[in-house]
Amino acid sequence: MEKTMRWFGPNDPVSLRDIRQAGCTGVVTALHHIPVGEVWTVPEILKRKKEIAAAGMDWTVIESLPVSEDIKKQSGDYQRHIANYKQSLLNVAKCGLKVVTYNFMPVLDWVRTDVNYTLPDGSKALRYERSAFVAFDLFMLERPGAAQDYTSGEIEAATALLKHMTEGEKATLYKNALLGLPGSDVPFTAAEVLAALDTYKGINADKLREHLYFFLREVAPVAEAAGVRLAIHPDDPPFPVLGLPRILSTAADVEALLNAVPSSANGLCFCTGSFGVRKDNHLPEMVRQFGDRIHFVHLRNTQQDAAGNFFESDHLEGIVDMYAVVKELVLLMQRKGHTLPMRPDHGHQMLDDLAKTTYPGYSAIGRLKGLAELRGLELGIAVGLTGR
Ligand code: DNO
Repeated sequence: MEKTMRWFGPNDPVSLRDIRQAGCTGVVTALHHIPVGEVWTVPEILKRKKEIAAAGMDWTVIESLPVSEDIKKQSGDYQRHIANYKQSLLNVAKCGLKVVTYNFMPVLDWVRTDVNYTLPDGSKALRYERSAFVAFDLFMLERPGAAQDYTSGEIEAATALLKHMTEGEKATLYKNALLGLPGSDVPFTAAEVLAALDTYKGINADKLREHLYFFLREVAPVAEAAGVRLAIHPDDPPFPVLGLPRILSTAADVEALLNAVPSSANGLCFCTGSFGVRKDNHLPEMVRQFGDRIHFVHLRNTQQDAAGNFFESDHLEGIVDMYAVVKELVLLMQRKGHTLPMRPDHGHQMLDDLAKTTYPGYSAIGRLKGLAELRGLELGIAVGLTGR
């Protein structure tokens, strides 16, 4: 696979040089300064591409060309946003970029309750603690109707947890739970969050799925003609949150999506960390089933307990059988005669990372460690399969 890492642009404390030294030949990034819904122009794309080339790498994957909330809801400006999306796809194709990642998750891009979960060796990971999230939803956000989404056991556990939290811990939980809200450097008030959730009233999973298929029927032909592959990111985590509809959590969801819009440009970002949280997702089987439409790979692992808590574990250890997944990916690439771009998704904060503030999950050394392990795993599998 082509080794890449995500870079958040010139303000990222992890530099392009760090990424190059970690062993990457490609970078995954986006034009974060362009407002969602507006066109990515050729000069802006080329400027970023040149910056990356000057550091000795390619801009391999766009992550993300974001889909506006209006498109997800088919409200307001959605038609103009879809036209702009098509134009952006044409522009990225003109600049030689081939893979575009996006997601169709309402409001929140990802959800965790702790971004500094300390492991026994002192390194730090991202964690989702079920009771903490339930406590946030019920008692901090006070989302109307939230209690219906949880069992009485979950509500009791959340109540007990909250009782022992200090004010500081509560404030941290509130902030962490909303980190996946784009633009969340500014603290959102509960009222603002509830208002955003409210805009999805009347949009259930079926409706959201219809909107996704509509969007893809519009943009996939443009992408296909321009030689661009679209890679949708699955729900993270892969279950409903805050009463919002979720439509890309399971193998059945993926199958329905790929069948609904059969264009080869309508593909998947295969994120093992997201899909892997559900026990009913069999990841190696999913690679076999959807291989032709996997355009980008995120490799990450989690450890879980019976209460539904999970944390991001070392890349090779956890619920995802990384050996089996990478083996299927190697077989897929051999069968298709091409290389897939992959990135180690997230990494622990460790060693010198601990003294730095990076985007949650996007430390330099932790990701370097994950990448080094994964590339060794892939090489061992490839040589084992075909010899030298
Ligand atoms: C989190 C990432 C997501 C992902 C988007 C793709 O670390 O995996 O933010 O980039 O969902 O659109």
